[in-house]
Amino acid sequence: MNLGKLRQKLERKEARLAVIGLGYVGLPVAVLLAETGFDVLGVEIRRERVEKINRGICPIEGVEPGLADLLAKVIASHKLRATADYADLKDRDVILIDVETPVDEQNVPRYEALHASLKSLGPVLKSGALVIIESTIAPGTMKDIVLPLLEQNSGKKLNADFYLGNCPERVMPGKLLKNLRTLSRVCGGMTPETAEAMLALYRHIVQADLDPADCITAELVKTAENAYRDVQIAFANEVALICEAVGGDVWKVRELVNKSPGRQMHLPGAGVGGHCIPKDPWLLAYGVKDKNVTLRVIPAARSVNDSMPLHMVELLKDALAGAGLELKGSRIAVLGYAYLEDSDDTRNSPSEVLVRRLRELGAEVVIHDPWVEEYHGEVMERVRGCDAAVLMVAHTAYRTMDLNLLKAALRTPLLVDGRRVFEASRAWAVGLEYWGIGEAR
Ligand code: SAJ
Repeated sequence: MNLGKLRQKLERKEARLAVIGLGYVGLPVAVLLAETGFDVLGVEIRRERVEKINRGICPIEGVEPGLADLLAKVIASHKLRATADYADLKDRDVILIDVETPVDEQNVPRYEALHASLKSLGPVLKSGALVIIESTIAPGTMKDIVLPLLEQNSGKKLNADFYLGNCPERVMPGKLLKNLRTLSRVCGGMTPETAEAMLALYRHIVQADLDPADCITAELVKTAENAYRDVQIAFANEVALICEAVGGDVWKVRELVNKSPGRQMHLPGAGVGGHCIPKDPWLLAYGVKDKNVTLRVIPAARSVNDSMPLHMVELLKDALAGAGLELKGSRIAVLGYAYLEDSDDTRNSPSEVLVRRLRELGAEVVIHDPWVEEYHGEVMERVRGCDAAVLMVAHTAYRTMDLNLLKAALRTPLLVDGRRVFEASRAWAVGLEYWGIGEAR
C-alpha cells in the first residue's frame, strides 16, 4: 500500500494498528486509539500482563484517572486485544513501538528492548506498513539503529516497502490519558509525506499541536526539553547552596527573581528522580558521542542534581552535631521514598541515594512513605525515638503533618526539610530545630 492510501485509511480509521510494549506509555495510547474506533493489537512479552489486559484489568499501579474504565470498555468491545505473539502483527498497517530505553551506570543508552522488538517485528512486517518509534531515543538513533535493523530483519527497503517515523511520548505518571490528549506532539517522519501520514493518526487522539518534522528534530526536541528542565533545576540547586553559605533564603530569592521578566527559576530540592529527567540529558549527550562537541552544562547539571541527596546528608550531619550527636549510631527517619510528590513511583528516587549513604555512615534508618506499599504506616509511629526527621518528598500527607506531634515523637527534635514543606518559624515555634535546603542556619 502506498502512503497516500495509508493516510486515507488512517483518516477513515480503517487502518489496523498495533502497539508494541504495553507499559505506562504503550497501554494508554493503545486504549485511546481503540476508543476512537481503530482495531488495535497490543503486543507485550510479559504473558501475565497480556492475560490481565485481555480480562479488561489494568496492570498499571498508581492513580491513573479513567484508564482502567477505558481499558475495560475497549476490551469488551473487542477494539483492543493483547498478545505475546509477534506473528499476529502480520496484518498491521501501523505499528507503534513503546519499549523502555534506559541508560546504564556509564550513562550509555541500553537499547536491548528496542533491538528485540525490531528484530521480532522485521520478519512479520506487512508491506506498506508505517512503523513509529514513540520511545525516547538519542539523536541519530532512527538513522543509525532503527532503520538498518528494520531493513536487515525484514528484507524490505525504507519508503519502498515500509515507512518510518519518530513521535516521542510526553506522558507523566498520574496524568497518562490527560497528557496524551492535551500535550502537543512532534511527528518526525523519514520523509515529509510520512510525517503527514503520522498527523492523520495522532489527530484522532491529540487535541493539541501536531508538529510535522524530520526524525532528527523529533529526537532532539524530546531529549532537549528534559535536559532543559534538568539544567533549570540544577541552577536552582546551585543558588540554594550559595544561599546556605551566605545566609540567604533561596525560596525568597526565587520568588523575587521570578518577578523579573523572562525568569522562571525552578524549585531547589533534595534531588531529581524519575524515569525521564535523570535519563534524557544523557540520551541527548549520547547523540554527539562521536562528534567533536564538548558538553559542559548538561553533564554539570546532572552532577549538581545527583549531589543533592548527599547534600542532605551534610545538612543532617550538621544538625546532629549541633545536638552533640554523630550519624553513626543515630536513628534517622526518612520521610518520602517516591521520586515525586503524591506518587508511588520510586524509580531513580533521591531517597534511595540518601538511605544508602546514611547506612554506609553507620546510621540506623527508618523509612516512611504514604504512597509506597513497603513504607506505609502511621508516620508518628515510624518517627518515634528517632534523632531526626529528613523530609525528602513533598507528599500532601506531610504538608498537613502536626509538628507538635512530630516534636513529641522524636528523641532529638531535629527536622531537615529537603523540599521546603515547612516554614522554619513554624518548626522553631514548637521546639523543633529546623534545617532547610537553601536556608541559612
Ligand atoms: N524537581 C525538582 N525541582 C523542580 C521540578 C522537579 O527538584 O523544579 C524534581 C522532582 O522532585 C522529581 C524530578 O525533579 O524528583 C522530576 O520531576 P518532574 O516534575 O520533572 O516529573 P517527571 O520526572 O515525571 O517529568 C515528566 C517529564 N515528562 C516527560 O518526559 C514526558 C517532564 O518533561 C515534564 O516536564 C514533567 O513530567 C511535568 O512537568 O509534567
